[in-house]
Amino acid sequence: MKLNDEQIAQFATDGYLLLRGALADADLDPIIAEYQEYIGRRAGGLLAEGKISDLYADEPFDRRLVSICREDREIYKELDIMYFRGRASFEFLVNDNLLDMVEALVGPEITCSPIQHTRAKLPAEVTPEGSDPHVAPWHQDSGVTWEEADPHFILTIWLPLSPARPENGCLQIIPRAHGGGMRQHHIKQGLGTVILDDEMPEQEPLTLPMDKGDVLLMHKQTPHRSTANNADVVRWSMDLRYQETGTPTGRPYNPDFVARSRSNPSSEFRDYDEWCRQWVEALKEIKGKAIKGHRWAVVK
Ligand SMILES: O=C(O)CCC(=O)C(=O)O
Ligand SMILES: [Fe+2]
Repeated sequence: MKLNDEQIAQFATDGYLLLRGALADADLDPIIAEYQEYIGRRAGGLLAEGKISDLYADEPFDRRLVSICREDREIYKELDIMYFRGRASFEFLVNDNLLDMVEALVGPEITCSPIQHTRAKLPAEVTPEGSDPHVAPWHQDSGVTWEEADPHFILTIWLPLSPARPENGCLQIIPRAHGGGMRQHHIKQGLGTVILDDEMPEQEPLTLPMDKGDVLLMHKQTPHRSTANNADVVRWSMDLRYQETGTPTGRPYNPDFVARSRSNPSSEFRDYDEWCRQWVEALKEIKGKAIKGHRWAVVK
């Protein structure tokens, strides 16, 4: 989907743009299908090992994982994009409908940042004790990179694969708060990277219920959060980041790639096997190394 001038201006003013029905089932269903296939296969293994009592095969995409994880949570940590590494997920990173939206805000030379997630946010009562990485406290995405990325524009794209509602932990944002630069963040045990209350703008948050096909485009300095999932369905979503090729992603230890290049189309990266290889290598390289993705002090 291409953006018009009004939408581009709205993004500049508000720090976000919510596009309803911007993606079709044909764009998203291959991703859902590969997750369904994987979860089905893993459920078969868990059943054979006696770790779960049923395959829950008749349950829909946003329920089945809840039922499985109530009995055994092993699968939960395998689903994020860099661990799962699905072909359809990779192909979606360079989906033309998606990149047309990106191009309107990032320009014609687009790099796909490795700060990217597929989140199967489970009901709070099913997730591991302590913290759930998919419950994000107030932060700006500029707060989760190294300083080297600070001067550069990075676009966040957030999209649900199943209904996202206040009850299952949809996003909340602070509109028109992206002009003031980076706010002070802290690292809070069990919570992650957070802007504390006294650093937050005094403004009512906007809650954003979204459906499959809707797309949220967000400036990296727009404060946002998501709350716990208090429903009995999974909140399936993806969040991706794109920026101008040649600018640092702020995660030099993770693989980025050229998603689109109008000046040099042959530089566009389309090698799925190589993408997998680079993630495997990067994850191996940083394992046990305690690399900090942020520059913030820890508070109690
Ligand atoms: O998906 C969520 O709950 C949080 C996502 C987030 O902070 C982001 O996409 O930048
Ligand atoms: Fe975020």
